[in-house]
Amino acid sequence: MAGEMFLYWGSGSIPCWKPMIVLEEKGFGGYKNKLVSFSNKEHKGEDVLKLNPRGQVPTFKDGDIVVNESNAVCDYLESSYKDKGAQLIPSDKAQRARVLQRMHEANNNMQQKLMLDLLYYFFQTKEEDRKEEEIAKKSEAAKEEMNRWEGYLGETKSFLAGNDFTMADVYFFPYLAFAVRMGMDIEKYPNLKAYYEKVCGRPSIKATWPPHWKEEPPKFSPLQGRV
Ligand SMILES: N[C@@H](CCC(=O)N[C@@H](CS)C(=O)NCC(=O)O)C(=O)O
Repeated sequence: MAGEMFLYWGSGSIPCWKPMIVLEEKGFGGYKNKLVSFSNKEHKGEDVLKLNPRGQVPTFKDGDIVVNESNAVCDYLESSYKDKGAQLIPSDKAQRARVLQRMHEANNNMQQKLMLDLLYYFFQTKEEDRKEEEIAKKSEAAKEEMNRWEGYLGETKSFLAGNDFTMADVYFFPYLAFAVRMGMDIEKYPNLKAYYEKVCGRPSIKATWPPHWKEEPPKFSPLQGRV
């Protein structure tokens, strides 16, 4: 049985978005939560640090059980509540292999090539210090990565690992949505575009869409004309 759940989260945080989607998909919507303000350093507050000494979000509790680290929360929810709501990791061995592969592939490659290599370069390098040559190389790698996922969707013509929404989609979609917000030209990727529109229509995605994205346009669009 589930205990009382509590999630500390931040708006627009990819690590937070993943377990939030899982909570909705598994039918735990309405759980207690606190949206932390990064600018007020609420993620370094005593209440968070008590549960997560790293002072990061997501920080999650299920009754007395504390689980931090986004992927651990997703895995915990799926394995502890397998039969509740949507099954996000299939029982069938071959299908499970496909889902696990795509989950970890998204986690490793999208995080590295899109976020750490490319977007963080923009976030952390002053405009006057940015080198066009570096940006072109990093953008090319991100574009190649997007094309890989475009190809996977060309095979499934549906969700990432087949006809059902799975944990592979939970791990991948927030990166795609972030890329779109940062100016990715999704029109250039017809399969990703159809996928993006379909997933955006899911109740779990609508319920967890980053609140500040609804209110504020992005401050800049570094991917525009590049990815
Ligand atoms: N590996 C962690 C990363 C979590 C993380 O970096 N969260 C960010 C928000 S996106 C955070 O809390 N940053 C504040 C900090 O590190 O001080 C996970 O996947 O949960």
